[in-house]
Amino acid sequence: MATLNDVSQCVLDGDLDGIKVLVQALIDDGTDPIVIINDGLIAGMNIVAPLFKSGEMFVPEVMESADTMNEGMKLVKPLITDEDIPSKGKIIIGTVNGDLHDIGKNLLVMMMESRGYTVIDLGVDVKEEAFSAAVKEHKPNIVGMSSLLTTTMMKIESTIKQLVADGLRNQVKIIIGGAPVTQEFADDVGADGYSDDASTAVELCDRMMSDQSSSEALSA
Ligand code: B1M
Repeated sequence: MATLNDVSQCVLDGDLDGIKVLVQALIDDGTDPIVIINDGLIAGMNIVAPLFKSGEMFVPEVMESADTMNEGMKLVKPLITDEDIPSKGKIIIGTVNGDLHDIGKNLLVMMMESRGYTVIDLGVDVKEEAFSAAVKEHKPNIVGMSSLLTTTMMKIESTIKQLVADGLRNQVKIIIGGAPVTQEFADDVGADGYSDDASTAVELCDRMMSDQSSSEALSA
């Protein structure tokens, strides 16, 4: 009989065929879809994140795990409503103007989704005005910008300036990352946080969301 541990292990193994069989077996046995998501699929990704951070898993393996989790999600999602799984927070993510690199950004998107965030992925080569328009439209908690080129790093700064000019800067936290980006650069351009890998970026967002809810509670 399939167990939730089998599902987590299958996510860890990146076994795309196995996950369909296991998740379907649990659904047929009457396991609550939310339990399959939280204690099977997401639990598996929660094992992946620290292994990636410590260098015991690499990018292609993490992507396979995330794909496997998503394959399982496809079977359980039609059985639940959006209200069943409250989102941890909303984040808009994009690679900045002029930059086409998206492997790290996509990894971050997958990790954020697997940790329960609603992610609006703006893609690559995202103009300053497009970030700003997306903030106006979606009202996210966090904006994430990725840059892989020394020539596009400054587009992080111009995007922040655009948000300031549009009166939106104070409504969001901003996190940035990508190979050439550093904490010093983040401080210089006025970002709220920097991370050099996707799993630490998720932890950073968790901290930002919990700070935000404590200050909301204080002001309530
Ligand atoms: Co490009 N490229 N590339 N490239 N490319 C680099 C970045 C480069 C370092 C290679 C080199 O010369 N050694 C170099 C930049 C040099 C510099 O600026 N100092 C470079 C160059 C020069 C270029 C072109 C200009 C080449 C040319 O055409 N002459 C060109 C630019 C195109 C453009 O963007 N306008 C170009 C093109 C490309 C490809 C299209 C061929 C391809 C991109 C494919 C794609 O992304 N779909 C590509 C690739 C693959 C690379 C390398 C080899 C690998 C990048 C990668 O995906 N790494 C790269 C060399 C390298 O980094 N070793 C290189 C894996 C990925 C998981 O890591 O994206 O760093 P990374 O993400 C990490 C962290 O940075 C962090 O989390 C991830 C890990 O957990 N992170 C965040 C990333 N975003 C984050 C956001 C966050 C938080 C953390 O918060 C929001």
